[in-house]
Amino acid sequence: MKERKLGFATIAVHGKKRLDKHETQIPIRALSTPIFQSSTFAFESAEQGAAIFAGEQEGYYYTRLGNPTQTALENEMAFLEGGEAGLATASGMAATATLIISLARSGEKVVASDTLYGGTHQLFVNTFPRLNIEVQEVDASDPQNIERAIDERTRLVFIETPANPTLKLVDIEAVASITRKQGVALVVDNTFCTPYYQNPLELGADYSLHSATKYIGGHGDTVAGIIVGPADGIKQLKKEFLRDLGGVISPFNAWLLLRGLKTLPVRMEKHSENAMEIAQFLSFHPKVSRVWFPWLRTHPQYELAKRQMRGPGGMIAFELKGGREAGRKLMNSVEVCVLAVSLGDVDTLIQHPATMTHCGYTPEELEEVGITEGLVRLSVGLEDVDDLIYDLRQAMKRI
Ligand code: LCS
Repeated sequence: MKERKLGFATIAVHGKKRLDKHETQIPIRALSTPIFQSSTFAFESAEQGAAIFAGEQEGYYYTRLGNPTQTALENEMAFLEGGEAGLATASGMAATATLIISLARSGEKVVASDTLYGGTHQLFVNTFPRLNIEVQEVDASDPQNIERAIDERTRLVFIETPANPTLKLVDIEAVASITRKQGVALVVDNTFCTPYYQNPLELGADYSLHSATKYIGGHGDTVAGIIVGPADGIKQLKKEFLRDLGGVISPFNAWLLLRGLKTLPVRMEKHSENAMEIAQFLSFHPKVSRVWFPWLRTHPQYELAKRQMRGPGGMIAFELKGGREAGRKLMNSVEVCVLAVSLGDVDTLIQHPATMTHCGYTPEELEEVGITEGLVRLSVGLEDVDDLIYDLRQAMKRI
């Protein structure tokens, strides 16, 4: 448009670069992946646009269906999980819901472990039945219970290990040998371990998913999810279900997770080291009746933990002898630990599963899965461990 002097508003909207198609692009070799904060992408020609829409040509065209910052994250997570492809979503719940809806249809069934993040349980018992997808939750610490629950309507098995909040484990390899034999998919929620400590796909699972809100992001500033699995399954998920359900990650959040991944190993090591010391402190505390932490010999599945995981992570559950009242006082007395839900952050977070994250379980269900009134969950952060122990000790004195 050299022949015409464009107006201020036109230049303000389009910028000089876009309008001058001959301008030479200076190669940029940014160390940090750029945030492609763009909802849409210009086609080179009408023909190219049509070819991309027809699926005959690869290319970015609309961020709900793909964005370079998302792709960078998806590729990196797929690599770290040992999977073929990845898909980033707006939240961990979007990852779970989108994946299951893509695998199971109305009239079909999901078999799941019985101890799950409260939101996942609510999705299973409230929302999926409305779509005529039945979910049967079983005690998956014995894989035989999963085998017994699988019938001809079952399309997938969903397990969370370690489970939120009680750190109950499921033997991924044993369950994978059952799902393979039965021809159903195995999905593992790997949020608590991250790929640094556990790789479900290498143990035979078909999909691994995460609430990336937690350790992957790591700083308590992002809500996001990730699914890793076979290339064809992820492609279908992306082309059909994410397109239709729309739970896509934003480029900025994808970038925050890419940044989080850079420090994941050092954070996980420190979370584990701090948590190990705190778990030992709690084990010997006279006001604590029980501690659940995979790296303690008292954990009922200690052998499995050592076989299946390369480290414990920072999650601890413990039961106070004084029950709910003691828990209430403890949580109101901490000064360094923060009374908040979520987990996997640099800050140590403390919360009460029965009345907070797992309030969607009925009292009977809570009892069945061992989420008692006196159970407190601690997500151990990266503070000086002596300060955390000092804080817990002073808070314990007030109960
Ligand atoms: N899976 C696990 C194991 C989780 O702990 C959570 C959230 C989700 C999936 C869902 O992910 P989101 O959509 O929140 O990213 N867990 C939470 C918790 O324990 N407290 O607050 C959220």
